[in-house]
Amino acid sequence: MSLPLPQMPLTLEGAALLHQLFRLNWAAWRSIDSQTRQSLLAEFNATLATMGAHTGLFSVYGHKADFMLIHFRPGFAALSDAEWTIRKLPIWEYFEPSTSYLSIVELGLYESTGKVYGGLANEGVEPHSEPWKNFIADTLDRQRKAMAPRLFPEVPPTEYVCFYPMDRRRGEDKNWYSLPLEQRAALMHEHGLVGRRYAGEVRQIISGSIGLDDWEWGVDLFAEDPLVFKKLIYEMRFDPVSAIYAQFGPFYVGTRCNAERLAQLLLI
Ligand code: 76R
Repeated sequence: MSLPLPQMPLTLEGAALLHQLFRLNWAAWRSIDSQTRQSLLAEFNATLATMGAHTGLFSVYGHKADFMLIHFRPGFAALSDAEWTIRKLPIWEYFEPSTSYLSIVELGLYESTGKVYGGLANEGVEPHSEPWKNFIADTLDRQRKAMAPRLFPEVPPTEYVCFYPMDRRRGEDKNWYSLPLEQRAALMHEHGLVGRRYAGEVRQIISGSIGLDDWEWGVDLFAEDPLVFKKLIYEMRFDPVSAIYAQFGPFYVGTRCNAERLAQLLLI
C-alpha cells in the first residue's frame, strides 16, 4: 500500500526576513549634546546606506513602535549579520526594542502541487520513493529559478508599508489544517483572484514563519497610498479563506524614513 501524500502544499522559500520594531528613549537621547546626536545619526545612516535596498527603515504610526527596520537577506546567516551590525551601533543604546519578527519569503504552490502529485500518480510513481522525490526536487528547482526575482526581492521603494503576522484557524470546528489539499487550493485560488485586482496598487510579500516565530505568516503590503491597505484587507475579510480561516496579529503601519526625515524627527 502507498504511503499517504503530504498534506502541505509545495512551497518555494526565498529571502530570510527580520522585522525589527523599536522606539527611541527620548529622555536619554535628549540628554546628549546635539553634535553627538548628529554623529550618531550620521553613523546610523551610513550603515543603512551600505545595506542598500535590502533593508528599509520606516517610522511607525502610533504607540506600538517609533521605527521599523525590515531586512531582506539571502539567508539566515546574513540576516544575523544585519541584526548584529545594527545592534553594535552606538545609537542602538538609545533605542529600545518593541518587538521583532523572523520569517522567510514563501510562495505557496497550491496549483502546481495538485498537478505534480496527480501527474506522478498517473505515471504510477510511488509516493516518497526516490523517483518521486527527484521529480519534485527538479520541479521545485525549475520554479525556484523562474521565480527568483519574487523570492529574493528588494524592500519595495513605496512610501507606506503595512506589516502584520497572521495564522490560519485551527479551531475545533473550523480547522484549516484538516481541510483536504484540493479544498485549500480552491480557496487559495479565490484569494489570489481578489488579491490580483489590487496588483497595480499594492505589492504583497508573504513570508512563512511556522517554526520561526509566534505566528504562521508575516504579511507585508507596500503601497503609495495607505488607503489601499484598508480597502484590500476589508475586501479580503469577505473572501472565505480570510472570513473563515484567518486570525490576525497586531498591525504596524509605517512611512518611509530616509536620512532627511530621520534628521527631521530626531534632531529638532
Ligand atoms: O503569490 C501569488 O501571487 C500567488 C497567489 C497568492 C498566494 C499563494 C496570493 C496572492 N497570496 C498567497 C498566499 Mn495572499 N495575502 C494575504 C493577506 O488580510 C487578509 O485577509 C490576509 C492577508 C493579504 C492582504 C494578501 C494579499 N496570502 C497567501 C498566504 C499563505 C497561505 C497559505 O499558503 O496557506 C497568506 C497567509 C496570505 C495572506 N495575496 C495575493 C494578496 C494579494 C494582493 C495577492 C495578489 C498578488 C498579485 O497577484 O500581485
